[in-house]
Amino acid sequence: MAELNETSRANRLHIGVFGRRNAGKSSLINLITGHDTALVSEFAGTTTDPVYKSIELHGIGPCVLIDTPGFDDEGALGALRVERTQNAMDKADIALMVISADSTDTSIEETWISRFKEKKTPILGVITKTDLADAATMESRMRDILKIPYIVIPKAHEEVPHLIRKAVLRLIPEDFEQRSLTAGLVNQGDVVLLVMPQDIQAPKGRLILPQVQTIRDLLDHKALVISCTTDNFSAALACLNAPPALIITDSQVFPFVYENKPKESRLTSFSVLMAGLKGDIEALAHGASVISSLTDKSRILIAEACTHAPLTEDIGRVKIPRMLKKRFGEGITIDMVSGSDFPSDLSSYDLIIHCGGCMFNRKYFLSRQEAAKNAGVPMTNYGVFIAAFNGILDKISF
Ligand SMILES: Nc1nc2c(ncn2[C@@H]2O[C@H](COP(=O)(O)OP(=O)(O)O)[C@@H](O)[C@H]2O)c(=O)[nH]1
Ligand SMILES: [Mg+2]
Repeated sequence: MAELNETSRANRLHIGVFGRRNAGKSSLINLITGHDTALVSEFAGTTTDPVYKSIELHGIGPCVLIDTPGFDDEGALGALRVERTQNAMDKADIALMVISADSTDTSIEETWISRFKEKKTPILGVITKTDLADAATMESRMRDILKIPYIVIPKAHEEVPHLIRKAVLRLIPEDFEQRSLTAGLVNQGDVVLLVMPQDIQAPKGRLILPQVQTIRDLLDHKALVISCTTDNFSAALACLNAPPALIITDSQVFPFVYENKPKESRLTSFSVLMAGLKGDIEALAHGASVISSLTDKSRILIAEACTHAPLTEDIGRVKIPRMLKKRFGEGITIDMVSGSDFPSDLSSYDLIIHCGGCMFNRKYFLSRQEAAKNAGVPMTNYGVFIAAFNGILDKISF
């Protein structure tokens, strides 16, 4: 799981900049940020990997601009770039579709626009290079053929940031940033007990991101937060004059906490809350129902957002595989991917078990759930899996 200092990027509005090579994507990013963030070059295909740049946009707040290599690249390396661009597409909350005014063919753009529309990603057309051709022709194409809102890059470049901000503001999805980790689970004044084993996986001297975010969210809801390590669970309960309204535990000690908690206290885990923030928790809970039909012939994909070096007793690499092998047999096939790696063909899997996704933005996590659904493969997450595996999923609040 991520440490706080690794990223606070996951909750920002992700604005992806897409278009053909040389359309002026990197130049546009430089105009927005006001400096040479992106590499601009007359050689097509200069941007080889998506570049993520965290910025503050006045009136919008913290954003991530994603500069992409272009979706029309050729050759072997080109195919890889197109794949990375696809990956950026899965993350973008808003897509800027950059098209040069002198472009006469927009067929590739049309394909991409229809993909964005399928994903319900709002699109803004951006017409560049108006010194090379009159913008009017492309403007009518935007209106009548591509059917997307658009802006034309003005000659006065200093106006670009304001123009982009104004247009982006209108496109921000309504529910963006409206979600909260614990809303619906706590009321003002509730006592919430957090069980946070600071085991070998915990970063030295710090708390992991889901714990920090949960504490902040609970404080915002005016809850009274107390926390303990697993060995102090009983001592923490004993010092309270009533059972806590809610207990939030590390998923790894779900069974212990469930067996030892007061029955009045509702129970959930950091990973379950995170999955509710980042994804469709109902679908993840439904995905876990396949566990009962797994066998030693089953094929499981474990996907982890972090790319941290594996530690002993790592949940994704060690603990969950051990649980699966113990119950279903050594023959069960378990593949592991991390970071942005995610198989494009999921069809051979019987179940995908994903981490809570604290490093991913919601759009990206939902894109993965959508990919699993389209392949007909159930998907769940670490916390929900551990609860379901121990037969207590119906006792968990989310
Ligand atoms: N004439 C003209 N050239 C531009 C304009 N914007 C960018 N370029 C040039 O087009 C080339 C490609 O730009 P770049 O931003 O790297 O495109 P990208 O591949 O989409 O990122 C570079 O040589 C830029 O200097 C413009 O408005 N007018
Ligand atoms: Mg570029």
